[in-house]
Amino acid sequence: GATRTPSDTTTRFHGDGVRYKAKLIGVDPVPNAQGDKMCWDSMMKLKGFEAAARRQGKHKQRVWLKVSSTGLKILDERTGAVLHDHKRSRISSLTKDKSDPRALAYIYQHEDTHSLFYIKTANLAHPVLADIKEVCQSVDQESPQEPAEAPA
Ligand code: I3P
Repeated sequence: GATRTPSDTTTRFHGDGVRYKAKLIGVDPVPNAQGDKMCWDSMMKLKGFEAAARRQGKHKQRVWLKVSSTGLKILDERTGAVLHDHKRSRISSLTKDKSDPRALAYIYQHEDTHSLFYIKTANLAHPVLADIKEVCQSVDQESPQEPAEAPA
């Protein structure tokens, strides 16, 4: 495709951003903001839980993953309720799943805790990963130090 300019990027992720159909494999508390082995172990643990749930006839929750200039949102597919609202500046790690081209994981930092979100995309994870990377990278360029937010 054509090379995108920074202003195209802004437009693409503006407002609601880009929406992808996905399923939530699971969420796992992890000790650190990043680490390949830590992420992999967490993902494989969640994958084990998923398989066990499947054997009991349970299905993964169907969601929409929205990638926008403010970050990521995970919404319930049916009700549209926002389940998770993740500011891009708090996404500390993004991992492609080497065992599954339709899955990805990221770590979200909240106060002193870190959670790994493991997501199965309806189609290939690659374009979703690229979009998340693009959104999160613009944080580094624009505001290396996140300014404290004044209460409204
Ligand atoms: C389903 C099949 C799908 C899977 C789905 C399974 O099993 O493995 O690929 O969706 O998961 O139920 P079956 O073939 O026995 O019906 P994903 O590929 O999106 O994981 P789900 O039940 O959690 O939606």
